[in-house]
Amino acid sequence: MEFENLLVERSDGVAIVTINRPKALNALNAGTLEELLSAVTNLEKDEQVKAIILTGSGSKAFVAGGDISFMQSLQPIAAREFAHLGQKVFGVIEALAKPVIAAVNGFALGGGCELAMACDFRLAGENARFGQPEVNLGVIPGFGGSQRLPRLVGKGRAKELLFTGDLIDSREAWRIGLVNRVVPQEALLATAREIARKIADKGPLAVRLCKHAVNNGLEMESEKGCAYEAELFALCFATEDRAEGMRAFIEKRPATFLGR
Ligand code: CO8
Repeated sequence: MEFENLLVERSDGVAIVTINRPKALNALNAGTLEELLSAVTNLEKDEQVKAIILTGSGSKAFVAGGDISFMQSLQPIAAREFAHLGQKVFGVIEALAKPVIAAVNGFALGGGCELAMACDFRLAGENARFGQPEVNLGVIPGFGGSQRLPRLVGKGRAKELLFTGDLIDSREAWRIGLVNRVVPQEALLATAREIARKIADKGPLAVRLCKHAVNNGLEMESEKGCAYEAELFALCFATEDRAEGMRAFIEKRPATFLGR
């Protein structure tokens, strides 16, 4: 996969997608969003890839937001289209049949924070900074931030970040539940890879169904979510991976999952 603004590498079941516009601190323009969509949909189809890591190039930024130079001249109709494009791409990432881990290596602002929030979970380097500073520009988040942030950290904390535009460091992001772990900057990718590798060894169908159960179940009332979980649980029993997983346990050996 060759892209202008992305790097994609694959090894040992794990793909790393790097947003690569370091001169603009990896800001997202329409072209980069289209490339991201193409990259993740290709990786979803690639049977060798079991987990995806998303990060930014350089040591300064994950993604410093939507590209302000690109947005500056947008009229309302084009702005809505841009918001819809970002929301579509982030929706695809959120619903992707494979886990996506954000390795936040620096600024994750505006659209960058929104991108990280569309991933399944986030790891942060010590120098990462998060924020939704759109109000400083006279706008609001357009790539789902007003919806995903309160779902992740609660309404009050989200509103404070959204209304003030304040940036928070990685420790504070960890404290409020925006990131799962803070690791030394130099260990960030290795840690993300280690977690992705661990997931890659599990039954891919089970991981996929876990993701469905959490993502879709959380949109339902608890009782319906549990009923949905039971259906997905039953579905696992139609897979070879389930038979292999349980057989391997009984035979006291590691399971070899084939994803079927
Ligand atoms: N867009 C375009 N270029 C950017 C962006 C950006 N978001 N962020 C940084 N850059 C560029 C700078 O213009 C600069 O370029 P140049 O060297 O050509 O002047 C280069 O990256 C380096 O940036 P700085 O010199 O500013 O670096 P500093 O270390 O001084 O500051 C900051 C780093 C704090 C990250 C600073 O660059 C900054 O505040 N950036 C903007 C952050 C921001 O406001 N992000 C939110 C943007 S709005 C948004 O994301 C909404 C998305 C959804 C919209 C959908 C509806 C249409």
